Amino acid sequence: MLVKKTRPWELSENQATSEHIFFNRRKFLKTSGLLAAGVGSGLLAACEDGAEADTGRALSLDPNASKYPAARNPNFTLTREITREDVSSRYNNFYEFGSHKRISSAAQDLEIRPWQVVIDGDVAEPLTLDCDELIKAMPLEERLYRHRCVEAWAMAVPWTGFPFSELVKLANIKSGVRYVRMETFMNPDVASGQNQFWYPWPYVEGLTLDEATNDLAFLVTGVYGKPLPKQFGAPLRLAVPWKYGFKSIKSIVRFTFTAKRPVSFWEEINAAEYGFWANVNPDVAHPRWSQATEELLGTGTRVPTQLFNGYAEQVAHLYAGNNQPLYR
Ligand SMILES: Nc1nc2c(c(=O)[nH]1)N[C@H]1C(S)=C(S)[C@@H](COP(=O)(O)O)O[C@H]1N2
Ligand SMILES: [Mo]
Repeated sequence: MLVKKTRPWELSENQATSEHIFFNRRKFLKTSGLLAAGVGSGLLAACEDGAEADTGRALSLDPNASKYPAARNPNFTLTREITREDVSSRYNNFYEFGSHKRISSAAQDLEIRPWQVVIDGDVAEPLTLDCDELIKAMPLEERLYRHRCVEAWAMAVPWTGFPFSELVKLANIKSGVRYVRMETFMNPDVASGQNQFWYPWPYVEGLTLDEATNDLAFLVTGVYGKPLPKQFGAPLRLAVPWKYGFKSIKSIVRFTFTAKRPVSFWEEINAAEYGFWANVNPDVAHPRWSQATEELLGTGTRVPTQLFNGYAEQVAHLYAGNNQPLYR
C-alpha cells in the first residue's frame, strides 16, 4: 500500500526537499509501520479542508497539534512546584540567538517546518526523517522534570516527548556503538549568535549509549501541554534532567551513533569548566562558583542542590566505580 501524498505538508515537503531525502522518508514510514497502519483515511480528511492549495500557510501548520496535551506519565512527577510558563519561556539559554537570556523573540525567526532529522553513523542504514513524521510515529507522553542549569538556576517543567530509547530502536545501531552525538541546526542568517566565530558552531552534545537508553533520557517535542515554543528548542530537544542544562541540546538535526566519544560544544570551549559528564553534584564546585544551592526560577528562593539533581535512584548505577563522571 502506498501513502497517498495528499496532506498539505507532504506536498510542500516534496517540493522543498531532494529526492534522496524524500525517498529515505518513505523508507522510514515503511520501517515505522506507518505504511501498513492505514493512515490513508486521516490523510484524506486533512486534505478536505482545502489547505493544500496554500503551501505557505501549510508549512506553518503543525500536523501533530492534536497530540497535545499528552497523557502524563505518573512515574515522572515532582514535589517541587512547576515553574510559571511566562517565566520559563522568557528566560532561556540558546546561544544561537545571543549569549543572554532574552532570546525568545529572536528565536521566533527559526523556521521549524519542514525540518529534517538525520540518523547516521554506525547504523544499519542512515535515515533522513521529516520531524513531523517522526513525532507522529512516536508515543508522546508528559513528564514533570527538574532542570538545573550549570549557572545555578533551576526550573521544573512539564515536558511532552518520547523516550530516547524509542529513537535508538528506530536507528537500528550496529554492535560497537558506545555514544550518540547530537547536533543543532546551523543557519547564521537566522541565528545571529552563529556569526560569533569564536564559538565552535554548530552546538554539539553527546551521551553514552547507556545514558541515552536510560528511562529518564527524553526527547522533547512540547511543553506546558502544547507543541514546543521555539525558544525552548523546537521542534526537537533533549532533556537529561540529572545533568547540567547544557547537555540538553536544542533544535536537533542530527543523531550520530559512534564508538568514539564526541566532543561537546562547551567541552571544546572549556573542558575544565564544562566537562562531558556534567552530572549535577552539589559537592563539586564549578571552578568559579559553588554548586551547593540553586535558585528556583521566578521565586527568588534558593534550595539545596541534590546529587544527580534528585535522580540518583534512576542513574547513579550508570557511574558506579567511576569517580570522574560525578561532575567533569
Ligand atoms: N543548541 C543549544 N542547546 C542548548 C543551549 C544552547 O545555547 N544551544 N543552551 C543549553 C543550556 S546552558 C540550558 S540551561 C538549556 C536551557 O533550556 P531552556 O532555555 O529551555 O530553559 O538549554 C541547553 N541547550
Ligand atoms: Mo545552562
